Amino acid sequence: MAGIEECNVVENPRLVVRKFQARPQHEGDGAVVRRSIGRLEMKYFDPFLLLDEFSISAPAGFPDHPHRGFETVTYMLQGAVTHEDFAGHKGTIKAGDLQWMTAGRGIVHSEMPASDGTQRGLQLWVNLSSKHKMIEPKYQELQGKDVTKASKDGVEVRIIAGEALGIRSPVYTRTPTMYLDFTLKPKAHLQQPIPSAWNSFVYILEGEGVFGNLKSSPTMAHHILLLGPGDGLEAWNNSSKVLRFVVIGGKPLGEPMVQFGPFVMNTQEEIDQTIDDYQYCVNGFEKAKQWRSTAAIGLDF
Ligand code: FJE
Ligand code: FE
Repeated sequence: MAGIEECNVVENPRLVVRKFQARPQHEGDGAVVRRSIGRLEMKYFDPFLLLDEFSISAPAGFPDHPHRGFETVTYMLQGAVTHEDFAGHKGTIKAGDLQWMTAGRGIVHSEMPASDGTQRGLQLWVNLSSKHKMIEPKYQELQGKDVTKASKDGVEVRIIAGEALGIRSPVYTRTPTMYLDFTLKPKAHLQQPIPSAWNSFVYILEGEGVFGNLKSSPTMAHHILLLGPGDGLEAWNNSSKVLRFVVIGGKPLGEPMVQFGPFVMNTQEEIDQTIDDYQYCVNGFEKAKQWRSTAAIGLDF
């Protein structure tokens, strides 16, 4: 008995075209990351450069390092991370909190554990188009209590960016991006529209779920699923435990991309220029001259 509320919001569900397990690897200074996008087999999923599910316990972390040409999105799952940049901007990102940092022409900062125990989170790198790579840096920060939330029929969603269940996040995405954190109770089913021209993927945080096609086999935590063409995602929790995953999508830039660690530009010449700018503390890196984070002072590295 299909009621009028039974309308399908997704007509052409996207199917899973690639599936990877993100195994733990070492990064930064003693940190452990499960990298899905950004590893050799999947260097770039336009506009996404990297997705790390990171785990750090003091004294491990990500001490003073630069960024140019893209955005970093840090979303905490457990514990807290203290960040501090060369312009004096600092703070603590706690579980549930979000930091959307547009590095633009240049940021130098540290990202270190803020408390005892294990700090867990996701860090996503979103590329910027050539006309935005050299903009002034900008932060958008939201506490967990202020992250937009919605729920319906056993589906709960935290809307980091974009829209779900008719509700929009206030976060501005210079590269059009959606970022949704879903929790599905047992038996729950989800239909989530995703603009057809966008690249999109699912990363599973907890439990196991069926994605794309009800007949496909379930996928477990720490796997990434790249989605093929279509106008949205269908997902089912056919297990007896909660299922938590993020859905991330973005409009491809369609530009050449050259990456050298934390510098992402369009050409090798621009990368060479960036290495010079950073070395000589010019063109956005002025404040890097003699700056060290308080986290680094006394460590003497
Ligand atoms: C890094 C350049 C970097 N994954 N997950 C080179 F920018 C980084 C880096 C991070 C990072 C930071 C956080 Cl808080 C979470 C991350 C990479 O800072 F590790 C290398 N090797
Ligand atoms: Fe960083």
